[in-house]
Amino acid sequence: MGFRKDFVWGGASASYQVEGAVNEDGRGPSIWDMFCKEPGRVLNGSTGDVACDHYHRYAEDVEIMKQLGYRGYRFSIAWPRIIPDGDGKVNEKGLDFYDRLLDTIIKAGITPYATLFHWDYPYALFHKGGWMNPDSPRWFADYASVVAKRLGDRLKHFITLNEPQCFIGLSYANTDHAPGIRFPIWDTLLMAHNVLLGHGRAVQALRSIVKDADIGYAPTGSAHYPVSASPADREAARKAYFDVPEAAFWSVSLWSDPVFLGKYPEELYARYGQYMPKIGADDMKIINEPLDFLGQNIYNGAPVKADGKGGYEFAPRKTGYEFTAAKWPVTPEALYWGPAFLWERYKKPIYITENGLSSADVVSLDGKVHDPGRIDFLQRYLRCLRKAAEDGADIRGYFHWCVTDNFEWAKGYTDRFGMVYCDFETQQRIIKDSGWWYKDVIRANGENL
Ligand code: GCO
Repeated sequence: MGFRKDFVWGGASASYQVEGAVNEDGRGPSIWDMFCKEPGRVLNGSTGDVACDHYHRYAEDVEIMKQLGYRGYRFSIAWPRIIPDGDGKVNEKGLDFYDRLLDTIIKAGITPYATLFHWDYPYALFHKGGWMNPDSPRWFADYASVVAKRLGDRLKHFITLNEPQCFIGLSYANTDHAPGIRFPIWDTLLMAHNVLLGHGRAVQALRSIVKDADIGYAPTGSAHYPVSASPADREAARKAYFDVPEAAFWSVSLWSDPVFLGKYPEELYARYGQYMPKIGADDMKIINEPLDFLGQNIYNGAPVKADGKGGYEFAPRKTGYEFTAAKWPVTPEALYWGPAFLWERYKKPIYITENGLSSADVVSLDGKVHDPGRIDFLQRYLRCLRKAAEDGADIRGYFHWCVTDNFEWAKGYTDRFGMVYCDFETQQRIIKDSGWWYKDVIRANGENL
């Protein structure tokens, strides 16, 4: 048993977090460029202006991935590089970059997985109302078409959107992420609907252009797990996982039921039904356009138990529970129960499109970066993932977040998630101990975990 023979072991990145070169070759501004300029928004006033300089150093980065035996690289394409105003005129130089990147990845024997949107929304579209604008689904689909036409001869694996939970929730319900403006629930639900329509229309566009496309989606959500093996706790955890909490945008079902089941969850109507936008006659059919896989970003979850009344409640974490440098709880169970519940509900092949941790990594006196905590964390999580596969979930791949340390959004450069250390002053890369360890895991296809 164990992992499938063709399991895709890889790493992930996102354009604004690694590329830098924000003013080069005709790239237009994104909402993140503007957000970073606003004092007080990003820790230490950091920006993604340079980040890991991946735009110029991509060949070195891909070489590292090759050295570590990666089978897949998940990167994202910056919409404002391709269409600087978000809609309309195409910037060939932007496409040229991804053309070079793709060729380099493929030449290294690595399979490319491209995310079309990982949060760097064109600023010009924000001026037109962004996801609130009824044209916003078409803008996204048009951009997807441009990418597919130019790169679809070599690029076959597409992920439409990364974590709508965050680019709507953290951006318009909370204000931690760009553009950082709080909107009322009825407006954020309208945006969510347009986001989902944009996803569906992009899938249609990709299918019409790339006949052998393999298309997925990468939402996230806290992967809750039962405190015990009892059927009641298990049922409680399932309920919690697919519920729509008061902070609705963290919900898994709000974003995945429409896409995979063609309807919004009842829990959403029960909580916020009076605020739902008008739904057009064909909308749910468009949103439910068949996908090939479900990508899910999973970092942690919370323990859940039955409340004795047919519902659920969160169980307290143990005193002194383990947490990462970002203060996120360490819960390997999330990588068992998350995929198990997702498989049960949606019956789609699953890729873990992100998982990992930030740790306080330093370059030691010996010039190396020793990160035993990351190795221990990943070993625990991957064992759970393997068990989920052995128990029947169809799990196709795992992308570690992330390849190199990078710009961690509002936290600037203070969280290091990479398997490769990045010195942001010199741009020197150092493969951490966990990188070498991951190489062995890949070689053994996880049998040594
Ligand atoms: C995410 C993001 C990443 C983050 C990572 C760590 O999808 O949340 O895709 O960009 O850097 O999750 O917070």
